Amino acid sequence: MTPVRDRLRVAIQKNGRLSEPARALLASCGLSWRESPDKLFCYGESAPVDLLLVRDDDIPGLIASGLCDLGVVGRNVLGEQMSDLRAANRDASVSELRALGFGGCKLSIAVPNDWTWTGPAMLSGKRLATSYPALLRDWLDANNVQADIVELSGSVEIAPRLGQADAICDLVSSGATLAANQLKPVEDILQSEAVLAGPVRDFDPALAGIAEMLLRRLDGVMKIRD
Ligand code: PRT
Ligand code: ZN
Repeated sequence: MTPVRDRLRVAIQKNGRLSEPARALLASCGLSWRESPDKLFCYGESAPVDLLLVRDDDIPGLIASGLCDLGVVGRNVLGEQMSDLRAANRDASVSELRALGFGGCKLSIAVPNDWTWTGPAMLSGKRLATSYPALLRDWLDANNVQADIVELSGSVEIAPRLGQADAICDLVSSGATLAANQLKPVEDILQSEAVLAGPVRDFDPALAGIAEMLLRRLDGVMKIRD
């Protein structure tokens, strides 16, 4: 069992698109930290709220296991991991508590420019490359499409040119990467942004008050940002 803590631990991305905005948002909630020399842990000075700096993919699992209490992560990452759990008949143990208004992007189906898109049925029997197999599977099932999913951890956009897949399902923000690979977005399967993720279960009593304080401050900051 994880030992009971009396300081709230929030996981944020160490290096990447969400790192700076996540930290800035938490700082605007009146939090400040002292960094450890290895820069993996930040000790909260103005409130008992510490930061753990990690890969974004690890954040839902850290919350599920109770090693962290909250996390800032893309809805795409949280959704993928929770959908994967549900597909294995396990309960989704982490949920979205707040949408945070940055890191916006879409998870979209994209096809070669020369396809004339007539709808999801066009994907029947095709191979789709993605790093989001569970979310793609949900969408294919919802649209009654049988297609093969080719799971790739990166460079998904190049798969059609390499002959590895016929089309892709990937994150898009400006669309420049798709265009550079002669692909066009045809269906959006998820509107994503950074979210505050937290456990479905209640917080330990020792942490509930701190979590409430943080959520209250966050709601105040988000209201002003609107
Ligand atoms: O190291 P770690 O695992 O923590 O980081 P990571 O490489 O997995 O994540 P990172 O930092 O690239 O992205 C973190 C989160 O930012 C994602 O999970 C999304 O929630 C969000 N986000 C917002 C994006 C984008 N916009 C985005 N454009 N994540 C990735 N992209 C990719 C996109 O797929 C394309 O390949 O960026 C490229 C450029 O996009 P275009 O459309 O502007 O060309
Ligand atoms: Zn990642």
